[in-house]
Amino acid sequence: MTKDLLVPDIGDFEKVEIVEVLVKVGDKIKKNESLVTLESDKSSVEVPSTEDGIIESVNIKVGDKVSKGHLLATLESLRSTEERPKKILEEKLPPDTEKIIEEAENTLVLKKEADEQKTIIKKEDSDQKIEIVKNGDIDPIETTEWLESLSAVLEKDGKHRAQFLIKQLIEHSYREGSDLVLSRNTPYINTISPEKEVKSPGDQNLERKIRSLIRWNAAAMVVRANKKNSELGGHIGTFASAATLYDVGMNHFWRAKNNKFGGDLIYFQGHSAPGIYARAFLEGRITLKQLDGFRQEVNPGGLSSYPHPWLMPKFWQFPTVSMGLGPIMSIYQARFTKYLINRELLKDEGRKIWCFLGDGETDEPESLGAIGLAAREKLDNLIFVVNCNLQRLDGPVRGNGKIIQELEGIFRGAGWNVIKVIWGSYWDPLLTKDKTGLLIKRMNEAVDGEYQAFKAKDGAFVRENFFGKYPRLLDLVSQMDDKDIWKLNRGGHDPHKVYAAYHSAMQNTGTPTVILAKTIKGYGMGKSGESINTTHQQKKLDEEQLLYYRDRFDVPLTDEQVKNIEYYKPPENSPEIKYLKQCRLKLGGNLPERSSFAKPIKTPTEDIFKTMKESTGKKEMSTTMVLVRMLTNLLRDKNVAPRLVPIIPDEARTFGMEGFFQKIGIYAHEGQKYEPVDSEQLSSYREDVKGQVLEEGLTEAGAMSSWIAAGTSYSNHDISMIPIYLFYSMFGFQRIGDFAWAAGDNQTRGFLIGATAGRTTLAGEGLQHGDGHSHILSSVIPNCKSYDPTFAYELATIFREGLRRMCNKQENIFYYITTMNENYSHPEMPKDKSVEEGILKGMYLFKDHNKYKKTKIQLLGSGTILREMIAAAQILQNEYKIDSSVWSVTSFNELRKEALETERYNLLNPDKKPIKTYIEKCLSSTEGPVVAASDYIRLNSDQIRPFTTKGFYSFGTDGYGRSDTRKNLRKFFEVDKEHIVAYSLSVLAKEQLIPSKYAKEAIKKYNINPEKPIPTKL
Ligand SMILES: Cc1ncc(C[n+]2csc(CCOP(=O)(O)OP(=O)(O)O)c2C)c(N)n1
Ligand SMILES: [Mg+2]
Repeated sequence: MTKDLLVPDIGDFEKVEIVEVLVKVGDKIKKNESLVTLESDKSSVEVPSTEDGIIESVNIKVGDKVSKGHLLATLESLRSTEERPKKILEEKLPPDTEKIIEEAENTLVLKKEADEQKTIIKKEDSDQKIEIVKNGDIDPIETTEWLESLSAVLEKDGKHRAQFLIKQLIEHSYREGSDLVLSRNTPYINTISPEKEVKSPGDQNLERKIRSLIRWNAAAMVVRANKKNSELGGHIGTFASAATLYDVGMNHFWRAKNNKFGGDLIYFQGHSAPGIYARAFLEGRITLKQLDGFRQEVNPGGLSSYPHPWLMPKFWQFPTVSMGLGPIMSIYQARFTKYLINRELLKDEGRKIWCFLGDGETDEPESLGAIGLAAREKLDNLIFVVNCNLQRLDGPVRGNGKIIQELEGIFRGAGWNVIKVIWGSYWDPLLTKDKTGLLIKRMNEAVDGEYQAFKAKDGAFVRENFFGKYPRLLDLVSQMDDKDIWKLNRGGHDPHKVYAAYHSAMQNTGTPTVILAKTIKGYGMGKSGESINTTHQQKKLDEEQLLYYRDRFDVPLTDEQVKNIEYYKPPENSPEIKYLKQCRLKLGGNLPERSSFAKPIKTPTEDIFKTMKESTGKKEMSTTMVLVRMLTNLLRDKNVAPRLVPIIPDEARTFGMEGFFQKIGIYAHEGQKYEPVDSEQLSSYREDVKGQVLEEGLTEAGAMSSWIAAGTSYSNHDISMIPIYLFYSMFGFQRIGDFAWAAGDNQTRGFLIGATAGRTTLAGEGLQHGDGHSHILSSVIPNCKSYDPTFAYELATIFREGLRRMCNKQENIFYYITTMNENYSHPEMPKDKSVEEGILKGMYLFKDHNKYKKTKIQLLGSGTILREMIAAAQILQNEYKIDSSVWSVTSFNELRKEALETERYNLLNPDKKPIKTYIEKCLSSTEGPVVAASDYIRLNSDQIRPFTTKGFYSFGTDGYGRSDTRKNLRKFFEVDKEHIVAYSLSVLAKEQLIPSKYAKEAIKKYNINPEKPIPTKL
């Protein structure tokens, strides 16, 4: 059967040009394969076939303008007859049927769970129930009746039924007019009750010994470094509080990467690095010499202050020390892992992402800013562990409140599974014994400032100030001496409680989990630093303090050895080392460890970029659009296509990328549960579980975290991906500078695209949008290469080289490329071989004017301002008989980097013949001074000023941006062709090459007001 293939609904566009015809008569084509590419002045989009079949006729050609309904081609349909009834059946299924089936299935699950509960829940001893004290309860008998009813339901029908009834009650009360907010908090006790705790299979004695040695060696390492030089040092208090949290994970839960398993990913809290090194020392992965090189990294073999993959590339996986970055990066890591799994690029092995953070760290907006996404995306592969030692650097995190309760409310509200690990096992008998509910009441009442003080003092203080508030509580502990009271431990220091919490977190499905573990900052440091406000920076321990520390943890060192601050490592065949190694062996190897077994991606052939290197003739387009066209072409390269990860924070339409929605889909872990409002259109909003685009919504921090996750996938998942994150250039480095720095540290590979870039190209948007400095910000990141291309062939050359270096050669660099939204025509790539080299090195001769051979000037232009230079050169020649060389500078940053390196080499080798910098190679044999300008602040072009002996004058867009037309903006910032002409004449006059009157006349002619203040003051 012959079928017509028509132009579908393409939105508001009419008469759109066909720029590519991708099929010919006789081609066998599958449904959804592309027929043609259409291009409006804003975006390009491919039109897919609606059927499988063989092309019978092609009814259009390149250059034709088409609208909705236009016949593109006809095809002989190959749709099999068997398929049809099935499709009809699918379509006929009433939309609600599926929902009804799902609900019925859910009911079955609930019923099944309830049944299971019936068998699990034991009959509780009735006298174990908590009695409510009268305080605040106007009718305790009624309360008891309600509670008893609930207990009966729990016992008979299980927790789901109980929860259902509670939900009904709440909803009912709202319907009846109650608008009181019901608490998102549970009481200040452990989430997992003692009888529900899964017991650790570990040897607690040995584990305690090992932990003590790790504690000791970590502290010794810091103190020794500080003793060597007080500039060195580190932190003891953070790890001291977190040791158990790490040890339980290391001994029982965290599986390493090996040839059978991808490995869990652990984001260690930055300041706990000493403890991680100390464990690696016992494991034999770090030598004593290396421990002594803590924070002395200049010579090889030293250890980084904090987790820095750049400095320890075989050890650390995630840079976390800048507070807040670790948590959000781990969320997007967990999301990206699911993305890879859903796209069938990665096996689902049940790997987990664990992120450790400080309670103070949760103040950072980045820490909690994406927890909603984690719940929404059902990231049950993610486990946060918040080490709630109640302190940050200066003092308590919430002296007047309770950080654990606050975080519980926030995380529960966001939809997380919250596990509180507040009290250690020593409290269990007390909680059981207390039949009044008074102990929990007191626990709820005390604020963190008090809890901190309790642990800075002693047992007598706790008796008096905690239990002493209520005589009945004093009675409760009357049999305990002060030492016993002091022993009442916190959950985060109790390996049993921590094990139970981790175990429960591992079983949880459907939501991310946060473990809120209460600990003591500087645990074990005694008077020198336990739970006191100065704990964080404590890096010195005197002899007495060290002896105390040794005794507290029973470290088998003599007094003399303690005085010498010796490390302690038991022999290889000792039970401790054997146990430690065995645990890791069982869990598949060592952690942390960074490696990559990713295969390189073949660089796409030149053909993919061919059209970018041809002239666009009269057709005008922006470099943003060129980029989108190039990405569309890349999606046809079988090696590159599946690896591209376009990341867009709600700006796809701004950049003309909406064509990607249909073509590769937007990633959505639940697919698309609704029919999009624009479903009839070609660029309809298509969400898909296998979608390739990461549409992040409005979060630059989130988008950047996705970009980092994808750009380090070569190491964390052993598969190279090519993330391309497009943003308004102003909302790039300025907004997410610290992430970009961490990305460099993390050896991220990928493209950052500062779209609609420049201070004068994004004409109407004004001060907050007009970017004049992103290239300066990007220039400070050592492994970031930034480019500001003007023409399509420049962009194509840079992009292909980026793919070659990052994906094929696997270099640890990333690219920042600015693209504009100004439409203009693009010339053909010059044939001269040196052009490609020049584009990549940062400059090449674009045009040489040599007509008059008298006076010459060198015009260096970058990005959109190159076009003003080209026009200015023409005016200088035509109206002033001045010759010029016009240089396209694709990267002042790259030029400077090369020049710095060359200059340094020359200075360090004074006896050798100096090597010329690339800038000199370009300019030294030319005539005349240099005028350089870009759409960025003068500092951009000033970067190369020291590397030429010529007179050098830079122009740029210093000052606050504002909204107006491009023409007016360029005039305002003095980078339009008229200013370039006038300034060039002035420069030539200053250099005594022409009389000053020409400059003066030009200033007048172009209405330039010499009295106008510099734009930085306006
Ligand atoms: C972005 C950022 N700001 C400031 C710091 C300095 N700093 C390091 S640790 C710290 C306090 C951390 O407290 P918390 O998160 O509670 O960690 P703890 O050491 O108590 O486990 C601060 C302010 C930092 N590392 N990163
Ligand atoms: Mg803290």
